[in-house]
Amino acid sequence: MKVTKFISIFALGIGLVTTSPLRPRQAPQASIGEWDIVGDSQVAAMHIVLASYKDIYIIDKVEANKIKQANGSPAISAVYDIETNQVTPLDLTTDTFCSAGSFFANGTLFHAGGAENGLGYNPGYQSARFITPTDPNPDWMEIPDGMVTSRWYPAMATLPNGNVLSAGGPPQPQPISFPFLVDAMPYNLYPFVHVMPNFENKQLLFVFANTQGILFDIETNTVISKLPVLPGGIRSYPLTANSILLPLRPSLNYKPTIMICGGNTVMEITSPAIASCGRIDPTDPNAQWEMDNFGGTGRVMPDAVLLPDATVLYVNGAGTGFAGYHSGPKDNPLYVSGNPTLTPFIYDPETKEWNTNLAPSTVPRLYHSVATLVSDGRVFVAGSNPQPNVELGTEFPTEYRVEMFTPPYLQTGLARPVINSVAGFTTLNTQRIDVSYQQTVEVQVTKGQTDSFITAAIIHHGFVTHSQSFSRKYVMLKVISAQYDPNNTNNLTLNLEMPPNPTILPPGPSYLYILDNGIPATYSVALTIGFPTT
Ligand SMILES: *[C@@H]1O[C@H](CO)[C@@H](O)[C@H](O)[C@H]1NC(C)=O
Ligand SMILES: *[C@@H]1O[C@H](CO)[C@@H](O)[C@H](O)[C@H]1NC(C)=O
Ligand SMILES: *[C@@H]1O[C@H](CO)[C@@H](O)[C@H](O)[C@H]1NC(C)=O
Ligand SMILES: [Cu+2]
Repeated sequence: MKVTKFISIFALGIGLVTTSPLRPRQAPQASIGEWDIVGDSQVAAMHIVLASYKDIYIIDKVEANKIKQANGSPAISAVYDIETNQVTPLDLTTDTFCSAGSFFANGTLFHAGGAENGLGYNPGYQSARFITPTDPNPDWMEIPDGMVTSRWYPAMATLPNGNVLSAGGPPQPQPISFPFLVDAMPYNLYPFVHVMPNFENKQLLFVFANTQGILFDIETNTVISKLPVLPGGIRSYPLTANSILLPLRPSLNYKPTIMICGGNTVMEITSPAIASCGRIDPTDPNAQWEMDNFGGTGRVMPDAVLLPDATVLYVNGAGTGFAGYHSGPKDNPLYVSGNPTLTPFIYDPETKEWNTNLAPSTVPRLYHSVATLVSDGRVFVAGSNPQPNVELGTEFPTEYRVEMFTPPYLQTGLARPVINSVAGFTTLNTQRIDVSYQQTVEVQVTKGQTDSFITAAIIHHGFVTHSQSFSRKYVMLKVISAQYDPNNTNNLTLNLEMPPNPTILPPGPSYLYILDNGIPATYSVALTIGFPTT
């Protein structure tokens, strides 16, 4: 077996050097992060997806954004280049309002659903849209009646078999009835859906709406277990909480932990957001919620970002109210959420501790805000639009300012590692490198520090909207060996084992992160994970 072979090399690698790069060391932790307003999104960022190491696709709803698409209508989708902060419009013909997306295994992004017509756009309820970031000039291909049913506020997930599941968001007619979401009414929109790791090749989902979740087998269409009620209030849209699958670790045999934070108790403007989180392993037959105080601050509509060092950044959201547009006239609006939560928190799933001592943003980000990790380890934060149509110069306007948050791990002053090659390829990120489940992949790195501690992870970034990131997964990688180049002890050859199967990491586009003492490499590397072709 391949793996056994590399384990024997591991022993050699360690023998060559006196200080092992796999020995942990504490990184300095005095920094508090930094916010920079870096650009103008031109198109309001209701939905975003990381499309490459430098490009972010923005998708909005039909409204009079700042730039126009080719046919002269206001653009409702665009590419944001994080290197130049330039925005290029993309072409659409149907309304994308409160829709969803996820990647197919072949790297094409699937996006579907939406709402009514306007400004030259057709209704988008039943529209299926496709874009392939590796095309020479990527743009949308639309099939206006491509969906069997209408979808508005659906959730999506890339399944282990590479298909994309769309669930919830009042479908008409019902393709496959799902009594769980009927029971969860009226808080069943944008349900939380996460694919659960297993070693039996099952397509198991955790699905949560309102106050309760289930473990569901999609192939047999059966509810395997109904989990206990999560106490504290309602967690689904419009009392929007955040639900994530915490980083999966080989050392814990990829045991899944779901963490749901925030939300509200009632749909009232002055109601304080929930200051609690629940953690649970839905696959545990005796699953119980373990409660946490969300760092001591209530938030509704929080966004969570899984950082390369396996911690979780919470940004955006409000201290009171719920998701939705303002009521009342536009010159005297009554916002349904307020008290923007400007201070980011970082949660460490291992120690269960919160770092709340971070620099606050200056930009309120309420309904229709987004955030994603980018390839260089910073966090792209955009959106906020509690307005039915573009509205500027008001308290909570259509927000076009783009921020980058620099996490504390980039403020230590210590050098960052550099990835020089992956699986023999030295040209990185201009194409995606194909790898397979369980494959041992050789990675050459110039390390950052004298006293190194190398870790590695692979992240599928997912599709971000409404405080969710559909299909996102963070999987820590087994470092099988780390060997210094005898001619230059700053250069290392790593052997990394890719995740075991597609229930653990969805097939398709992912990014490889290498860290030295918790400090990520200058860039992550774009991979495509799939099955061996032999
Ligand atoms: C990927 O698969 C989807 C769904 O079958 C298809 O529509 C799309 O054209 C494929 N993309 C590529 C690049 O082959
Ligand atoms: C180290 O340097 C020697 C002498 O120049 C060379 O023969 C050898 O290939 C080098 N080793 C590596 C791993 O680059
Ligand atoms: C270390 O790796 C970098 C990138 O591959 C390479 O340019 C450099 O020559 C290497 N150093 C040595 C001494 O081999
Ligand atoms: Cu919405």
